[in-house]
Amino acid sequence: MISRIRNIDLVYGCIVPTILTVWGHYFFGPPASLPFSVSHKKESFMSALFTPFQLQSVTLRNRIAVPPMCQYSATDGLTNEWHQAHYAGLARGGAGLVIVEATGVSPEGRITPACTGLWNDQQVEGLARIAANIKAAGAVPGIQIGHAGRKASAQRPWEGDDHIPADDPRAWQPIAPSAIAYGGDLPRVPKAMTLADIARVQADFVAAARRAVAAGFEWLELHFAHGYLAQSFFSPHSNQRTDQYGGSFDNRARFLLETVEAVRKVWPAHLPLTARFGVIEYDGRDEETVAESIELVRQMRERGLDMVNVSANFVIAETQIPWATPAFLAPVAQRVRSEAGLPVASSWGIDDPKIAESAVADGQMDLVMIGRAHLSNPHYTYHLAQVLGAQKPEWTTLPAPYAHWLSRYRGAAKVAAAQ
Ligand code: FNR
Ligand code: 536
Repeated sequence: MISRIRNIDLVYGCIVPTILTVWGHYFFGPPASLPFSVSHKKESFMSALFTPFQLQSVTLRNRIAVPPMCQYSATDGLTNEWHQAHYAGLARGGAGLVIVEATGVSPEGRITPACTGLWNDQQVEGLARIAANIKAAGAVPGIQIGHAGRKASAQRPWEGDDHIPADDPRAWQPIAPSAIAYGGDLPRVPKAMTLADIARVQADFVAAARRAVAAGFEWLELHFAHGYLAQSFFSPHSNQRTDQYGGSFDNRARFLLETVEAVRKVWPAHLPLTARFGVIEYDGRDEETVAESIELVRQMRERGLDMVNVSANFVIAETQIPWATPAFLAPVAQRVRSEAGLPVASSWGIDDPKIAESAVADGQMDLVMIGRAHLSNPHYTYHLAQVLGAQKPEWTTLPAPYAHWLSRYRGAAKVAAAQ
């Protein structure tokens, strides 16, 4: 029975998508040469989003990725049936890449007690099943590993999103480059890391990367964004160290560069190593921050980083983030792409087919990361394929047990596309 299930999974999940990926490439051609105009007739329009993307030896079936999104549903860092269903469902919706949520490299590196972890071998088994299910659905399985730094030891968002009171048995002591609190709802003053703490956390990143390989992930994203530990080393707002890890650009960059270099040694050379990195704080000194960030991305590239997922810093609470502007980071991503000279992914407010298409067709980014729209509709990638007039949208995005019926009865598919 088990082997029969596996064979079915293989046909629906691997062989069919592989054939379709090859077809897709044949029909669509490379995006750089494509004219983009949504007024094209559906038959003649060639979508940049639905062209394959290759990085190292890995090929994504399209340019759409589901970014890491914490589920706050684990126990002791272990995944469970929620995670299995969640990630399999997302992958079956058609994205080229599905990245598993921010996964702690150590217990103290989790954002909340309910975050996933990769600090012990028991945690590999559940994640291996998740990676296999993502792959069986035709997507590439990725995982983000990180350390939450001074933002660690928090409650789940729907339980307050604030620091757990220090005297609560579920709480732990957050660590950071300097003993400076984030503030607001995260008021705990972290312990300033010793040099031994820094070396230990870097070793934890390396050990987690090894376990990610063992679990079968084919895409690794280091969490260097959103005010968590790595981002807080680079930002002068949160790093006021006076040793070799603070002060000058080179010193603030050191933790990140050493971590990339150490992880690259254990993460296979043929698989993509990426980092999600906040390049802009929206704090009024953005030109300086973006220029410094681009220089750091260049240096990470020299140490073996294959791609950067451009995001925002979120190191301080008092910022002017243009939340209401759709795809507000896209122009910043484009600048990083052209100035740092490596492929770029990005996200934030890319939940409209035209915007998603033009982000790739206009060269702002190589991959679009679409988060909340996939929570709303796990088949959102199929929706994009329909709206953008991709050839055989069902068969290029959905598993055969769905694609067959939706492609046969076009009326139903059209209703879905119009929604
Ligand atoms: C996130 N985001 C996020 N980012 C990250 O780097 N690691 C993570 O684990 C998480 N977790 C997370 C959970 C939830 C529930 C949400 C909604 C978001 C940010 C996410 O990856 C994405 O960048 C944002 O949601 C913006 O993209 P959209 O949703 O506008 O497409
Ligand atoms: C997005 N988030 C990012 C998370 C987890 C929670 C939400 C992460 O990177 N692990 C976000 C960050 C800051 C402000 C709003 C939204």
